Amino acid sequence: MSRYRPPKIASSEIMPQSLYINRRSLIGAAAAGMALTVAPKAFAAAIAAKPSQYVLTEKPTDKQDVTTYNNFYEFGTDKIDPINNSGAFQTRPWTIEVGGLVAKPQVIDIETILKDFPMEERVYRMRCVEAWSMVIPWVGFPLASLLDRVEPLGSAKYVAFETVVRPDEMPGQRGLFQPMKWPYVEGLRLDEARHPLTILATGLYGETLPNQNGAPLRLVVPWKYGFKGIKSIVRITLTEKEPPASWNVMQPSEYGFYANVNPAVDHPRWSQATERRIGESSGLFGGARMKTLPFNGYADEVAGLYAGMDLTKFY
Ligand SMILES: Nc1nc2c(c(=O)[nH]1)N[C@H]1C(S)=C(S)[C@@H](COP(=O)(O)O)O[C@H]1N2
Ligand SMILES: [Mo]
Repeated sequence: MSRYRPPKIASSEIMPQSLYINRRSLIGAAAAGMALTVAPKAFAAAIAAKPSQYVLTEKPTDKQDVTTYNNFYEFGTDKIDPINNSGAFQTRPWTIEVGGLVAKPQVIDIETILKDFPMEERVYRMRCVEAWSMVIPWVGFPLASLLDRVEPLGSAKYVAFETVVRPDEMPGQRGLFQPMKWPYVEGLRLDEARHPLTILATGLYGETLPNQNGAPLRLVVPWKYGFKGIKSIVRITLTEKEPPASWNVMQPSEYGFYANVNPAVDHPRWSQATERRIGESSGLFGGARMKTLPFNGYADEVAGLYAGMDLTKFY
């Protein structure tokens, strides 16, 4: 089995090497030389989804790019590592433990989720904090529907999320050099979690979610930087206090807990004013960047959640 090679991402579209190495430098440019395990599964099952009102008119990024240019450090820190190293990752059986400050804590099987929650197509922009972006046709359902099922208590103010820890199947979680502390964790305020734009995705492009994109279930919060979209979730916990979020904990001056896409607030080491839309022609030296929109273009829907916040500041 030969190692997968990306067919069509021009070098001009890849994050400038200096920035990329810089983001990794804080974690010690760890996982160099991680070995290929098993080639990715070739076929994904179709997944039924009804259309929704949340479908962008912008052209979706090619499926090839969406599924080969990934951040999923459990499988390695290079964009191509997740597809190359996630072939042996087992996403069945799979359960998600939903608990904490709820009236009805439960362990829910992924098959139950697929059966009980009607899946919708959501075409969203995705803006990585590294200043590249995509338009992704997700299949998923509102996180609010799952929260309703467990009945959050009045004392619940936040929702905490946790990714699976499986060093045997995730080469980024084993060996001498570990890029981060595991599990990868994230969190949202309860009102953000309940917002109709916030979904749990089980698929993309009308098919079951590929391993490298966070199978079998991942979070998608389209107005926030991509790192909030935690993958391969095994635990969801309602809490009273703000839960830890991996990037925020690792480097709080660079990655906020809120992490709302904000062109007015630069990353300390690069501008957030513009972005490179992966797959779109970008001219010489990766030029022709697009302007980044406040809240990633979802300000009309979500700005009200942050009425008291000074949007020129970093959160
Ligand atoms: N568990 C886990 N979730 C994760 C990450 C990760 O490394 N581990 N990377 C995040 C980052 S930085 C981004 S940009 C998105 C990328 O999602 P995609 O590969 O499906 O485009 O996943 C996020 N979720
Ligand atoms: Mo990201």
